[in-house]
Amino acid sequence: MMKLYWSPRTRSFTALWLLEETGKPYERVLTDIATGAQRTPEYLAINPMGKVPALRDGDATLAEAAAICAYVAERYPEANLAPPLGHPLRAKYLYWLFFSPSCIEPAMAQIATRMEMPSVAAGWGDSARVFDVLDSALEKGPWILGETFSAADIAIGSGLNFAVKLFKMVPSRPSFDRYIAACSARPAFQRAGALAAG
Ligand SMILES: N[C@@H](CCC(=O)N[C@@H](CS)C(=O)NCC(=O)O)C(=O)O
Repeated sequence: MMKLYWSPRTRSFTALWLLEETGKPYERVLTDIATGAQRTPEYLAINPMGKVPALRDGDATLAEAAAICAYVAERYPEANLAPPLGHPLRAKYLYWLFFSPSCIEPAMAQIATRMEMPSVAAGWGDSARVFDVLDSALEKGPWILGETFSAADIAIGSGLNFAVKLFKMVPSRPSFDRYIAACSARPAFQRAGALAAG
C-alpha cells in the first residue's frame, strides 16, 4: 500500500486529492511541519528537501506534488488520471502538469513577494502572462484538457484554489471561478479537504 507523508493545511492537499481520486487504499503518515517532523533524518531520507508531501511505494520514494501526480497516474492507469502513452492528449497533459510547478508556483511567489525579474529571463515570464494563458486555456472547460479530467487538473486546481479562493492572491476571473467550482464539486476533492484540515 502506498504511504503518503503529509501535514495539515499544506500542499499535501494535492496528493490527498490525487490518492482519493484513485479509490485505492493508502496509508497517511502524519509529518506535522509545525513540530519539525519534516527535518528528522528519517524523513530527510525520503525527501532531502524536508518538504511535504512525499510518497513511498514499496522501495520507491518521491516528493514534489506534480511528480507524485505523474507517478500515481502511471501506477494506477485504471484510475484514468492520465491520457495513455501515444494518446493525442498526452502532450497537453504533460504540458499542464509541468506548467503548475514551473509557471503557476513562481508566478504566485512573484505576486506574494513583488519580486522584479526580467520576463525574458524568468522561466515563467511574468505573473500576468501565466494567469492570462491559464485563463484562455480554461475558458472552454470543464477541465484543462477539455472533457477529460486528469492529474493535471489536480495539480492546477489545487494551486488555483489556493491562490484565488483561499488566499485571494490572484484576482478571480470567470474561468477560474467556474474551474475551482468544478474541482470543489468532486467528492475526492471534498474528502481530501476534510483530511487536509487535520
Ligand atoms: N515544491 C514542493 C513544495 C512543497 C512545500 O513547499 N511544502 C511546504 C508546506 S506547503 C513544506 O513542507 N514546508 C515545510 C518546510 O519547509 O519546513 C511541492 O510542490 O511539493
